[in-house]
Amino acid sequence: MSSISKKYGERVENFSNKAARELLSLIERKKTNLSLALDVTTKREFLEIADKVGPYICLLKTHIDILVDFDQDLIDQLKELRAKHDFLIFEDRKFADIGNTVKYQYSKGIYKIVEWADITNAHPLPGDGIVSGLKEVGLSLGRGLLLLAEMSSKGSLATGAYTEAAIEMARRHKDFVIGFIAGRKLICNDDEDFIVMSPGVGLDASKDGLGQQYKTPRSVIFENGSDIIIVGRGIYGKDKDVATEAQRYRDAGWNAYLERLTN
Ligand code: S5P
Repeated sequence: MSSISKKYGERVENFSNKAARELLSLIERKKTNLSLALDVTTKREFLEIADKVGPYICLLKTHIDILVDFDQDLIDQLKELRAKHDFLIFEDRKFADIGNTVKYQYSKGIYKIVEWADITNAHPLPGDGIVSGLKEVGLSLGRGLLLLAEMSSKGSLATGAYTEAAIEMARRHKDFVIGFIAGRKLICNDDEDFIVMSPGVGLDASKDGLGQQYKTPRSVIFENGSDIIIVGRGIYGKDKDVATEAQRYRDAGWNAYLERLTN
């Protein structure tokens, strides 16, 4: 049976990677396929929203380098929230350099991403070395990697042969590459499974002023067969009650998945 008609929990056995197995089990038990893209720039806002939205998400997606007052205490508090609310952490670092460089960017510097992020992502652009470099530091810690096979922004060059090459790269590193950033399920074979996460999801807007393009949770999960919706400003935009919006997206994403299972 293709993963498209399987429950999240039934797919755990398709993966050897610890982060992938934990994520699929968590989605099944918490009944949410919502990931929050927490793109705010102060520690206070970051922790406040993470605490309010935590109960409704499977994955908290960070851009750790946009925080103006980043410190180690932020990471300590983030880890506490991870345990309190039962979610995993995805640092959306979009690595894009040669293997030797990304290895250091992943494990050293101020952020030491590999120490606290269950999942991170990379552009396949530089070739297989980028995956090998990240894998050298991440795999033994149980981390997982997503490849950016497509992008949600207008005019993205990640299409066609590039997307196909990203799939081939993932297949060569199945122990560490757990899936893709893409707008749709990319592989429908019965005998291979990758987790697809889709950004560019919104219920109220169709675009922003900077090239972002939005689809609905139903279109992404039910029609396109993706696994996880990534939502940012739709949840914490101006005048929004973050917990109410998070529940709205959680319900939309989960109902679209249930609809997919029964069709
Ligand atoms: O193709 C992409 C890939 C990513 S990871 N398009 C995206 O928008 N993203 C990220 O998803 C982006 O960096 C941002 O953190 C989030 C979308 O945020 P929103 O506020 O537009 O929902």
